Amino acid sequence: MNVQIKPNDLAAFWMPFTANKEFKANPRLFVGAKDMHYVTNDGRKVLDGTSGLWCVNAGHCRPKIAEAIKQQVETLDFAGTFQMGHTRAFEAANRLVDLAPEGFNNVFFTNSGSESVETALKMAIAYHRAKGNGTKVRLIGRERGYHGVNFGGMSVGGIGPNRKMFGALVAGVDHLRHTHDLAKNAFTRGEPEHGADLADDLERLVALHDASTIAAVIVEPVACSTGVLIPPKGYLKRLETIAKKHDIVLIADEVITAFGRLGVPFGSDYFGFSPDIITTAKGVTNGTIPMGAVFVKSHIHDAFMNGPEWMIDFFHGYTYSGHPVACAAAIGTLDTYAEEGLLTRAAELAPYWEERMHALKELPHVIDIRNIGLIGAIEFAPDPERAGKRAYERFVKAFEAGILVRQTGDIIALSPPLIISKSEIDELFDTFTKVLKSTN
Ligand code: PXG
Repeated sequence: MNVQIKPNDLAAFWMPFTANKEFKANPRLFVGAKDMHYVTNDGRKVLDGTSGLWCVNAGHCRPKIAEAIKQQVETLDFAGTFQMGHTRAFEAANRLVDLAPEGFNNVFFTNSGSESVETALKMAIAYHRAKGNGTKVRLIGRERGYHGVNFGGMSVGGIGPNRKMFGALVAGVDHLRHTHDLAKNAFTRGEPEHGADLADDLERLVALHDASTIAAVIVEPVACSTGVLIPPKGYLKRLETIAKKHDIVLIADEVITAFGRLGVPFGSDYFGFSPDIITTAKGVTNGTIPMGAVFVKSHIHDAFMNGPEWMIDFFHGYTYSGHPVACAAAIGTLDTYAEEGLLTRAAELAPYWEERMHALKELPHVIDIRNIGLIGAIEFAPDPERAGKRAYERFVKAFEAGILVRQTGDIIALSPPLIISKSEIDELFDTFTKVLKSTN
């Protein structure tokens, strides 16, 4: 037994999606957080420009949420939800359904975005089977999409490095082309003008595979992890129309866009399209306790309810589906969002945010700036011999200068907590401008 655990020894934790060797040589560590700020182990305050990892929408260590968690863990720490129940899970589900777009009357609980995606993909295939369409099994994703790291989500995902280490992936998957087109859409404010026709790629895949073999198509309304690809005007609605025409389940992966990021509760509300399933996680508990929620329209849910009364209807679920503490955190989170008007706050801030984003245009190496709601991305011309390094250096320098931004490839993404003030937006951009000016 290793009893000599040294608090400052960084070796044991194999960190996810991290350059472990580099990090452990030059660690960046937090020990606290409050509202808009993190506190580092050397006592510096860092302005959170990323809501943690796109999850802390109401800001850090919010009292209502902390209290709800504390009370719950002291009252009912765990109860399962397989053939048993506890009241918090039903309460949380009802609260979530009340917030969801029209037609979503059921929620299935998971513990992460990745699990929400697996759940949705399995639901789509099983739905068709329940309707007597057992040949509809193929899954369609999109290039540059991110749907988490489990096998289904990785397979429908479209980010090369996330896939290449992991063998042949799930069979029967194909991809739409992505919508990123800098030649036509660079420096667009909000939704790009060009590219709605890329939704017709679904027709191309239907022609190739036949609709009778396709179960579902999954897309992020805004593809954030790959560097914030905003859907061209009309694209999502067009995708919906084609999916409906061919009886293909449309899954909107709203792990990031749900819970106010775009100034309305859900991304589907923002873009005026109506998927069949919506996957969420992150903001559902403000990042405090791991949780995901899959929202389902009635026609999907009801198709599972045709068996004998005593028979399990969906052979799927997690030990911690609807965990009491996660449910309490979700309820505390929804209360905080409601009391502070946070699910619509991004709409008020978006014009100011947009101005400050696009003022970075003339800075060195910037080849695109995009924004929507309280999301922004700055794309840099890649250094030909060091792909990704340019943005990585700017991320490290920004951290040293007191702001947290997020790097992916040669793109920096921003997504601050929805409680950010205008003066904090100024601080974020003033600091980032200095970083960009002082970095080669
Ligand atoms: N779908 C989408 C759309 C996501 O953005 C997942 C699924 C997976 O969620 P989990 O909870 O399993 O990680 C995500 C997660 C980043 C970043 O910096 C994005 C995510 C996670 C970590 C970092 O872009 N998105």
